[in-house]
Amino acid sequence: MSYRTPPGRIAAVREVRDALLASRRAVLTTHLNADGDGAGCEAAVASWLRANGTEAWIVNPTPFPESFRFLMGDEDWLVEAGSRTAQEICESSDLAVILDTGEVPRIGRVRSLIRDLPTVVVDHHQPGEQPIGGISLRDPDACATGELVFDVLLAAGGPWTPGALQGIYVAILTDTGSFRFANSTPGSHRVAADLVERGVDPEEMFAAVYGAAPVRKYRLLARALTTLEADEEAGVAWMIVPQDAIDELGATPEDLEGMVDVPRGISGVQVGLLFRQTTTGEVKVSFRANGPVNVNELARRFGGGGHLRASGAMVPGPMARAVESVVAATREAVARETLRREPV
Ligand SMILES: [Mn+2]
Repeated sequence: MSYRTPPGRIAAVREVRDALLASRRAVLTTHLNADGDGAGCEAAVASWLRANGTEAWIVNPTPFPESFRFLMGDEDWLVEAGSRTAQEICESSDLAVILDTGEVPRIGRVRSLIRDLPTVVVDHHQPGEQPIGGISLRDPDACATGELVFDVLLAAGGPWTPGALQGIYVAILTDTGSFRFANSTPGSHRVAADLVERGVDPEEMFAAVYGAAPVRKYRLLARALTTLEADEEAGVAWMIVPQDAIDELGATPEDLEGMVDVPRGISGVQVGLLFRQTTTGEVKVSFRANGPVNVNELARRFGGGGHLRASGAMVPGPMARAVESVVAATREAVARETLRREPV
């Protein structure tokens, strides 16, 4: 059986396709600290739009991750959000395309740049409280925003540029944790199979994404591991990325990618947490669930959100207090979920 766009998605897919193809100059963006899904979708949509004669530019609220630059090959479609060029490009564009988020606070300073533009949102997060308006293709059942971008390109009949194929593949590869997480569905595998049939080389993509880490990433992990705590009875484990280690090593947000999988990977753990100090004094918390605990709901209680099994929030500092309150709330959520599933 080959992949087919789920019927409930088709109307929105067509609407988004038509809006994108009608654009002459488009600005693409994603959430703060772009991940493989956000960056992969941007590269894919930019490559595909340019093949269609639309001048596409990527303007992100935080720098485009170095580790995903390879998706653009020799091209450079990146424009720094604070630059005069970004302002000029946004003023002369006819469309803003927001990928892998649909919420106003998540696009940071790009919001003011695209304020006067019509918007298209393509996203697979759970709906939040401050949605971005305009035309949208939103489906939390999609394994990655890359799956939704695939639907759009499928509806358009290509063209399947290398940038589009690789960008979508990397989006799905990274958001499914290399096809290990609960969002590794028949759909995610079918899209991947289709991309491989069209020419994506999985070994090449794996090497580019997971075989090119700077050594500081592992030195940072070593420092973070010394903080690892596991409450095995409660099914909660957590780790702190020490600020002094970040400073000494000159670590970037990309170096923290996947680190939350360490506490999450401990036997019996229902929810794994990762804490990191930010420059604003707030503490960034990542939540990952192995079982049925809804960490989207949990993160929302701290002003964040995301997915049922993967979400994040910014919590007021200092670190010790943030850890205390988030761990307490997580213990409670796990206990409540356990009670609900095993009625006395
Ligand atoms: Mn995503």
